[in-house]
Amino acid sequence: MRTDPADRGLISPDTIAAIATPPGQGGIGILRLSGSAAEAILTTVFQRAGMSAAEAWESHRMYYGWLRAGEETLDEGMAVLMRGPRSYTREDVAELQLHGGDWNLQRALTLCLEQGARLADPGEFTRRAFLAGRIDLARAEAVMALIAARGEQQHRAAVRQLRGGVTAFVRQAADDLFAIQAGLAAAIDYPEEISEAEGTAKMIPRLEKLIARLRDGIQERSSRLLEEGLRVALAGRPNVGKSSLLNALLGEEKAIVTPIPGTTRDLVTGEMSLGGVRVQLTDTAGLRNTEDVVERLGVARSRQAMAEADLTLLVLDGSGPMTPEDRELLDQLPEEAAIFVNKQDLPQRLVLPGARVPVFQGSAKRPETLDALKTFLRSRTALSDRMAVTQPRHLDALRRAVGSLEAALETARTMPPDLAATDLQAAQAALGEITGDQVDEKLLDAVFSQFCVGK
Ligand SMILES: Nc1nc2c(ncn2[C@@H]2O[C@H](COP(=O)(O)OP(=O)(O)OP(=O)(O)O)[C@@H](O)[C@H]2O)c(=O)[nH]1
Ligand SMILES: [Mg+2]
Repeated sequence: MRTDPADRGLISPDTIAAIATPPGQGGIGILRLSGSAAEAILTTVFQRAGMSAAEAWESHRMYYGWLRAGEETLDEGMAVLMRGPRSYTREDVAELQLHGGDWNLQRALTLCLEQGARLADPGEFTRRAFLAGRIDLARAEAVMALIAARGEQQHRAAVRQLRGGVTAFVRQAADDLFAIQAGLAAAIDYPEEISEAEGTAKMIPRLEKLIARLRDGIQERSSRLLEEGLRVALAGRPNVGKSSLLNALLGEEKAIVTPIPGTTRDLVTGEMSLGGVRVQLTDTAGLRNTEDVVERLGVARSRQAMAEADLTLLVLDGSGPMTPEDRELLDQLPEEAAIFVNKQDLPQRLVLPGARVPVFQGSAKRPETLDALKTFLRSRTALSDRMAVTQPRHLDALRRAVGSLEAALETARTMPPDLAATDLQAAQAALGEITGDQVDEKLLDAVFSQFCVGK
């Protein structure tokens, strides 16, 4: 069952303080306080222009004034007090907008700590918002995901989660599961009114439906794309133009290019964005049998990169005939692959046997010839719109929920239905971990330790 936040009993009486803006120099830096002493501390350290300290603070109003340590003025800035519960944490929250220099902000933070605040742990403001019941755990994590977003799609997924999309999906599933559990409990408690066969007949289709819906929400490939982007390995024998292609796609001279075969010895990685998804291109050492120790190590890394990639792009040199090395590579091509026949600006001598993967041609020296290849890569980044849950922690919990539901289904089909109760409970617990409806302190520590200080 969902626990009342107040019953969680984990709310700390301390007033916490932290610098909320990143380190380094910035026009403005923000210092944040939350807790019952926020107003008192703010009144002590911030002198509002033309006002006395005795005058009450109006909530949610910006005041201009001075940061003061006793008689000494430290900075000029703005301050706001947001009285709970209309605040991020539902406690009294104060924010000071000061000048954004490390020394200046550290000095201001020290001043607040001297006045009785405690330095906030990473994510502690958001943790308080969660404990106060203002947001659920999935939405708390969305805050971090939003901060960490490195592309349009990640950003969109985080906003969706922040607006409660994930919570709604999971809570709906949890409610359906509660209904199934209630039906089962009724069959167990009133066997004279509901027979076992009846109970099972009702439960099985509902379980099947729930499992299907949860499975639909777990789009493995899309989730991974969102988390890590599409990983593409550029492979091929030496001198076909892999590094040139990497540079042309990225639009910068990332990898060294020379006419000498065996130029690239190590992996060179660059990133670009296609359709709002990150694409990670890895240029590899040309694949060939060689006595050179360094090059051999490079070739081993190339194979590793190909094994780890979502897609291997085999580069061939169109200006020369196929070599035994090309043939070997073609034979070993993984399922997720494409071929790029390079050097189309030169007379063509390559005869390519029918390939089972898409083939593109162009020249790394003429970026305008790479459009079809880019469109193809873009198509490989398409995310499923059926994807409901995207964060690894949530996916893990959802997978466990599905596993338990499948076990329950199996039991219900073959044994008395009441034996499924434990698995249904396990599934409910796994769903509760996502929203934080069922949490323990260890899980919260694990989640919030990934946050930044001041959030
Ligand atoms: N004419 C022409 N030359 C190209 C093209 N692409 C690459 N080259 C040339 O081919 C040679 C090898 O290019 P690289 O990009 O270093 O080839 P690579 O596949 O990375 O080679 P290794 O690092 O040795 O495996 C260089 O002299 C490039 O200038 C192309 O489209 N047209
Ligand atoms: Mg190279």
